[in-house]
Amino acid sequence: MDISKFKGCLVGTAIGDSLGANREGAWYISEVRDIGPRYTDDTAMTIGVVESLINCKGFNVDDMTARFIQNYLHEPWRGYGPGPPRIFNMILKGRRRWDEMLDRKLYPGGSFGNGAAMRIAPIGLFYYDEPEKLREIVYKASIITHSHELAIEGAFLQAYAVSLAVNTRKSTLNRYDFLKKLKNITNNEMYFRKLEVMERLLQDKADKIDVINYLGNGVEAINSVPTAIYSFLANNDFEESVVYAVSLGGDADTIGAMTGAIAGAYYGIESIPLKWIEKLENREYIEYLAEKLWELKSESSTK
Ligand code: RVK
Ligand code: MG
Ligand code: MG
Repeated sequence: MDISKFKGCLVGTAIGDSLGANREGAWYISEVRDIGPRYTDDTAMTIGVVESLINCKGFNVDDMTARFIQNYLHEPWRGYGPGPPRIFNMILKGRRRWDEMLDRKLYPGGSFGNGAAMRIAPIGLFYYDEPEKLREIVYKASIITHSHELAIEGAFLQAYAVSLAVNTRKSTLNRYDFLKKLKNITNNEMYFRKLEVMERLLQDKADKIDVINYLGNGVEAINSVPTAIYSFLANNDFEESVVYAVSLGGDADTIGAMTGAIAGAYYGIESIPLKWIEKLENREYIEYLAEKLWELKSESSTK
């Protein structure tokens, strides 16, 4: 297990997010190659997930919830989706708990937004060698704010894609194999169908309009997780993957962040352009967290 992949994944998340930050909501296709000065809630919540894993030496849902709330109160201006802050306030004011599926008070059947998937990468890293455990932990980490099946399955597929990327040695990626593994593990028909469409889009070297039409670029997990996985698979290095993801517009910071997580976990930190790393907000802390997570994983693997 390679420390460069852990760093690449977390730094990659923050860079994809910062690259897409100014394009969130854009409805036209256009390339950006300069990252913005700030990352958004996607990275802020990803940081919360890593901090909690490190602090508890593994997953602890009470600690993770507390950290989400603490980080939100510290930086409420990061651009959170409408649901999570309201859930945090419900917990703060009403002494309610994460396991009440509070998102169901806001959305019928719970939130199917991509807010669980956008923050899940560190869990894909930490449980990269335990797919069954990965599913269970993703479920618990998601329902704090997202309990709709499509949000949870999206988070799981994103985490699983990160774990596959960690497990795949650079230059040995077989794109159709990667898709096959995702198809084999999902138990949701809608995601399965999108994964099948992705195979065809890859074969046809589809243009971006078709990618947006078939996979989506929206804030819903089903319309952004497959797009992020596709952005990774349809390109040949880190830079092109995230530039491609963000160019699709829509929920650009989040699709950028999720693509950056997978691409960073596959290509490693040294493949991320220095011009971006140097400009990244809070870069030292993000790298420090990646190192600590890697150390913790190495210790627990050798026990
Ligand atoms: C601002 C109908 C539903 C729904 C349901 C829609 C940040 C709503 C990040 C809602 C990400 C949106 C993003 C987001 C992450 C969800 N019925 N509509 N059952 N469930 N929606 O509030 O954390 O950017 O339109 O849970 O998933 O960069 O507004 O937030 O782009 O999905 O927010 O769902 O958002 P939320 P989130
Ligand atoms: Mg955001
Ligand atoms: Mg977003």
